[in-house]
Amino acid sequence: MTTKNPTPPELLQIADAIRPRRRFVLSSHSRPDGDSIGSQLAMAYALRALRKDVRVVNSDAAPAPLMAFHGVPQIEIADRVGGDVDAAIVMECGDLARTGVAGLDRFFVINIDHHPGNSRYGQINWFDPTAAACGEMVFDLIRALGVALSVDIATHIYLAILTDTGSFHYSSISPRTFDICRQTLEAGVDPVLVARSVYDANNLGRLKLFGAVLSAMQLDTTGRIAIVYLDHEMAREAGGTYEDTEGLINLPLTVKEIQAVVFFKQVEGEQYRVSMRSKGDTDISAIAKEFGGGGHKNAAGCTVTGGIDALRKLFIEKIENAIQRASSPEVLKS
Ligand SMILES: [Mn+2]
Repeated sequence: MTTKNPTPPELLQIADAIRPRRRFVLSSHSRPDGDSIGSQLAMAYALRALRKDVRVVNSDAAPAPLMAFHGVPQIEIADRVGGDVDAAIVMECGDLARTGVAGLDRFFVINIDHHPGNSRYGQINWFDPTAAACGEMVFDLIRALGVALSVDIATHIYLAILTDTGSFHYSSISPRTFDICRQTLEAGVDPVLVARSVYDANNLGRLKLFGAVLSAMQLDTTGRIAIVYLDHEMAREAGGTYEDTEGLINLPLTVKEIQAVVFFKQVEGEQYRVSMRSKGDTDISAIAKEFGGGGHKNAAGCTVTGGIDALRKLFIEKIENAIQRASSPEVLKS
């Protein structure tokens, strides 16, 4: 038996808008992750099955391990898109600027996203914060379009879900998640190969960089929050790059007592990219939002400027409060 969700009207509107159109541009957020890549490529293969013209345009290249997946090396990397296009399908973006690709606003824009706080920038906006990955929504859309699940489509859907659930760790997982994964496996996905390609693709620089960052890891006084830090000099010394830190933030959470992680990555000078992860009911998305960022309950990020010691203190305090709220009885919340 499948999970019975009523079909959202926006999904049907999008399917109706896609059918008569021929030329599509697909895009997603800058610094793409597994969900943005998987959602775009699944959509691209589905549209091509319908004999549409499809370009995938991103402002940044995919993380190295994802290059092993079909279609990913062919993604166009550009900060602007022109030409004759009948519709742009933008996935995984709270607003159009998140793409880092200029010119999309000139097209008929279809907005598909699962992040809370989407700004509804499209001509059609489909927004489902209950989806564990944007790939779940793309799956439903592909089914509504009547496209059969090819191995390529199914693999990209599975990639999107595997990565956006933190390999099935986050609380956004629902019966629907597994129902979709079951169908992708029936369509020929090799889950072992996907997991190995995504997670067992280390190089030595990356391993040494992990070592350097984790050796310097600090804990707050309660031992529940891990603080990790990386600047350009540390990366150079370890012989790794910033791209090599993908996935590093999840490691401290493998310690039973640790409830949350905050990762400060120097952009330049005193500007830092802050990534946060948490377990269970500890909601760190509001903290990211406070600093102009975004994300989900268990995975969020923002960019801040300031002295690193003061920033460390500030974020520990805010995360301590979030942990406190999560462990308080229901009546005391809010
Ligand atoms: Mn996502």
